[in-house]
Amino acid sequence: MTTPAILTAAVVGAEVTRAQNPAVPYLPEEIARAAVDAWRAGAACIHLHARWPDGRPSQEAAHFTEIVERIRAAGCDAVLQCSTGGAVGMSIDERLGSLVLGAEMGTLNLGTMNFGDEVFVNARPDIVRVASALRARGLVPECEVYDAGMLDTLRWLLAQGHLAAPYHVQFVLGVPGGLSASERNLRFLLEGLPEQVHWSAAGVGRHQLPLAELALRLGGHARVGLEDNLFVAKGVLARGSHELVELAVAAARRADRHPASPAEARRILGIAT
Ligand code: KMH
Ligand code: ZN
Repeated sequence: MTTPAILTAAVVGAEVTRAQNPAVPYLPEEIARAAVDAWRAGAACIHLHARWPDGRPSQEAAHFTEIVERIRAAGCDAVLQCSTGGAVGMSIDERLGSLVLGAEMGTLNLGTMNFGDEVFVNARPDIVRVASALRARGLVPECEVYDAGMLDTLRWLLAQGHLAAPYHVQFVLGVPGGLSASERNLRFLLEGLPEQVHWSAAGVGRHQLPLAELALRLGGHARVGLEDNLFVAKGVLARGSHELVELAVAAARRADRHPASPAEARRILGIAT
């Protein structure tokens, strides 16, 4: 029996647009369909953002509720993880709008950083506040680590009792302003992980599939999808996140892993069923 690899599909994000790739979903029904397609392709977990109909990022509870309900109505049992990162410039209050009934995980962004030409603000009191909002709702945090010092913040949160198992770590590498998506950087980050933590990697842009391949070889899990990357190959647009999931499934098999079922993912992630 091979070991399971949790493949997460990040199907929309807050930054990519339809002008860049017509497959980027905006409406709740489009986002739900993209999620279900990604699940059918092998994703056990869906990382969710929402949009207004014109494509602007939304953290409106009504949008997230509709997305969650549509996904479940389609018979999809993937783990649902809602973004509390939202988009650059949103307040923490606004960002927490995504934590609707039906969510099982929420993201916890571990620091302030340059994000392209903008600044993604996650001051330490903000991080503590999001961690406590997740705990109050019984959601498993996914700690988003974009740079090495954020692992020190993770240790600080644990030491102060703001964070406790179960939690999951996602290394998001290759954001302009964060740590780049090299093998050396991922190996360095892994040396700084607390013992027994399960982790995943998400590479931005052309780094997505190579970083997924590496993470799966190193025993981690992987995130792919249009939020982070719009292409299946150089110059070839993905027709949806499901195509990127299919490539991640092939990478998992090459690493002698199998795509985790949602039930396996819940067991690994410590999500109560
Ligand atoms: N859109 C980024 C600024 C998360 O989902 O928690 C933040 C983000 C992280 O996407
Ligand atoms: Zn996100």
